[in-house]
Amino acid sequence: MIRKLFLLAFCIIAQKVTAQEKLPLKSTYEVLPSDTKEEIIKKASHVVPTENQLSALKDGYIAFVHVGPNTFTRKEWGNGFEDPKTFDLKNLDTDQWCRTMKNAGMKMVIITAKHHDGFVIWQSRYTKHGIMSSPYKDGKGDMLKELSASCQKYGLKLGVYLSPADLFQIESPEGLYGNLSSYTERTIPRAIKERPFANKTQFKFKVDDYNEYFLNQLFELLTEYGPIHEVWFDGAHPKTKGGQTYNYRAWKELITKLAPKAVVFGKEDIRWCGNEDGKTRDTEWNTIAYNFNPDTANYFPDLTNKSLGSREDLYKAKYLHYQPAETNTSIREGWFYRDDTDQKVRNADDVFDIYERSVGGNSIFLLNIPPNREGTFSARDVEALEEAGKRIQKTYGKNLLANAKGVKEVLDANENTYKVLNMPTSELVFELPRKALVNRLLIQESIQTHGERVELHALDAWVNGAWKEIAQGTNIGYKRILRFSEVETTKFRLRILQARLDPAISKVSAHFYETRPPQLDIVTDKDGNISILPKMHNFNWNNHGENPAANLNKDMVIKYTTDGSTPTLTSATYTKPFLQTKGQVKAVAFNKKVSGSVTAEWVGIAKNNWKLVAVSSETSRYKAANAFDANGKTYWGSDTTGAHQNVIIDLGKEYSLKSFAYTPQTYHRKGMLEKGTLWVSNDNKNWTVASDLLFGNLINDPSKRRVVFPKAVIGRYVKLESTAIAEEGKSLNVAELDFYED
Ligand code: FUL
Repeated sequence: MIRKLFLLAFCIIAQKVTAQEKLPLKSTYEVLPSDTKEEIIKKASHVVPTENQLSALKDGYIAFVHVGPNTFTRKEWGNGFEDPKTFDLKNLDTDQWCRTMKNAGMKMVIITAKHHDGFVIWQSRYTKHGIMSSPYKDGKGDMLKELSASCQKYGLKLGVYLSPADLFQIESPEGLYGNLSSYTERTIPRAIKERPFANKTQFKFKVDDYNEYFLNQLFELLTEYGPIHEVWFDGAHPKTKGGQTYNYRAWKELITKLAPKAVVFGKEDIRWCGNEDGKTRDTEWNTIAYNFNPDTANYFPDLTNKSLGSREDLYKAKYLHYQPAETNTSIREGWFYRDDTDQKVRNADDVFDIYERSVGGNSIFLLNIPPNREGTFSARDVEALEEAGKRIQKTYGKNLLANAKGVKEVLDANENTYKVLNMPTSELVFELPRKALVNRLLIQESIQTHGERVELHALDAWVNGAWKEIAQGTNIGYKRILRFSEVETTKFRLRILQARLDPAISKVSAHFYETRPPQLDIVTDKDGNISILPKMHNFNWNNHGENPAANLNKDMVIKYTTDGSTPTLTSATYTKPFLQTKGQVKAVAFNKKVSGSVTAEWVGIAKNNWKLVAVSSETSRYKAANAFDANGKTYWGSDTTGAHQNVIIDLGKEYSLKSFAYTPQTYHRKGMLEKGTLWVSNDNKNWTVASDLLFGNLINDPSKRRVVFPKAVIGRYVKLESTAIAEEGKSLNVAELDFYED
C-alpha cells in the first residue's frame, strides 16, 4: 500500500514536471499530427521573438511617411501615368520631420521609397521615373539621402517601403511588370558602368525582369542609405498584369545579407493588424497559427481574424509562429497630404489613445505623417504629435512603483530579469512608500525567455482596508497597459488567473495620466438638428460597470461656435440639440477650465425635404433613399449589372452648392465609388457638371470624402453618376450623400 501511494505521488510529481518541462525556444514550431492539444499549447508557450522582432517591439512607436506625386495631385492612389514634373518639391526639411518624431517619442521612420504609382524618391540607377526627372534640385535631389542624414542626426532608425505593385511598370510600353519575360539567372545588382556600387556583394537569382528590377532597387536601398531596420512590403494592388508573381525568397535572402537587423513587414516578421483605422484587438496574441511554414513561404495572405492566436486557432495549426502586428494608421485622413483646410488631422487625444491600445496591447504603433507640398510636416500634425509625445513622457516617464516593495526582478528597470509565477493561480503584491494616485498599470512578460503565456489577469487596489478589483485584462505578451479610473492607494495586487504555462513577469510599473476633457462628436439628424456629444473612449478594461469617460469628466462643459472661430470659455454653451444647416460647427469640452481638443464638422443642407427622383437600380434591402437618410449605418446598394449607376435627388428647393461629400458603407469592401461625375440641374433636364469624382484607397480607408467644386453651382436637382467601382466592382454602395452651401 505504502509502495502504491509512493508510486502515485511520484507519478503526480512526474506529471507536473512533464507539464512544466522546458522545450527549446524557437520562433517557429512545427505542429505534428500526433500532438495533443496540451502539447500544442506547450509548444506555443515556447515560441519566442527573433532578436530583430524583439527590438521592433522595444521600439514600440514608429513613424510612417507617405510622400510622392500623390502629395501634389492630392490622390490616394496614383495611376502610373504621372509626369515626374508633378513632383514639384520646392523645399524639403527632413530635419524638421525627425525633430518632430523625436519629440513625439518615435524610434524609427519608414518612408515610401516607391508607392504603387512606381515613382521613386531616391536616385535609382534602374529607372528615370522618379525624383531624377523632377524639378527638385534640377533632378539631382535624393529625398532618401536627406532623410537618412537627418535620422543619423536625431538618432532615429530608418525603414523603407517599396511597393511590389508598380503602376508605372505596368502601364508604360517598356514596363517590366508582368511583361512575361523568362526566368533566367541574373546577377544582382546589375552593373551600371557609370555608377558602380561601393558595396561589392553580388547575388545570383533565377528571376524574371520585374523581380530583377525589384531586387536591384532593394540592393540600392539597403546599401547606400545607412543601416535599414525595416522593409515594408504592402499587400495592396490597385492593378496587376500578366500573372506577375514575386520571388520573395530571393528578396528575403538579399535583405538578410544586406540589412541583417531589418524586420520585414507583410511577410514572416511583422504582420498587418487587419485595418488602417487604429483599431486594436482586445487580445492580441503574437504567437499565431499557420497552415504552412512561414520560414520558407513565398506568399503571405493577410491575417485579419479576431481570434488570431487563440487556443482554438492554435489547435488547428500546422506551424506556430511568432509574428507581432503593426497597428498602422495615419494622423491625417488618408495616407498622403492633401490640404490644410479640409483634410482632418487626428488630435493628441486620439494619438495618445491609440498609443496606449497598441503599444500597451502587445503590438507596434506605426503612425503615418504625410509631409505637405512645402516638404515639411504641417503645424497641426506637429502640434498633435508633440502634445501626445509630452503626455507619453509625462505618464510613462514616471514610475509610481519605483520605490515600492515587492519582487525585485519585476520592479527593477531591467527587462532581462523576471519572476516565474507558479500556476494555477499566482499573484504579485506591490506596496508603495506612500499613497499615490494611479490610473494606469504597465505589465510585461519575459517573452524572450518564456514566450507569451498569460491568458487572463486582474488588478486589485487596496481601498478602505480591503482589496478591490479595479481592472481585468486577457493576455499580456510583450506589453500590456491596463487603464482604469483613478484610484488613491498604497497597495496593488496583480493576479494571474489563467496561463498557458507558468508565466514569467519581467516588469510591472504604475502610472498616472492626467485626464483631459473628452473629444466630442458632432452629429446631424435629417432635420438639421445638431447634437454635440462626448466621444466614448474605448476603455477595454471597463468591466467594473462604470463609465470612465463620465467619471473622469465631472466638471465638463461643452462650448461651441458656428462662425468658424475656435470656441473659448466665453462661447455658447451646448445644452441641447440646435438647428443649423450651413457653415462649420466647432466644439470643445472644458474640464475645470482645461480645454480639450477642438472638433469641427461642416454642416450640410438638411435632408428632410429631399426626394428620390430616379435611380438606375436598387435592391429591396438597400434602397436608394438610404443614401440621404442622415444615417451612415444604412446604405443604398445598386444591382450588380455594372459600374454605371446613378441616382437623382430633388433637394426640395434651389441652392448654390459649393461642395458635396460621399460617405461609403463600412461593413465590407464592396461597392466603393472610384470614379464618377456629380451633376446639378434646375429642371431635372439640363445638367451641369459640378465636379468629376475620383476617389482612391476607399477599401482600406472607407472614410467620408468631401469634394469642393471648382465653382459654385446653382440648382435643385443633383445627380451622382458612377463610372468605376473599386476592384472593378459591378455594384455601387452609398451610405450617405451630403451637399453644402459652403
Ligand atoms: C495600403 C496602401 O494601398 C495605401 O496607399 C498605404 O500605402 C497603406 C499603408 O497601405 O495598402
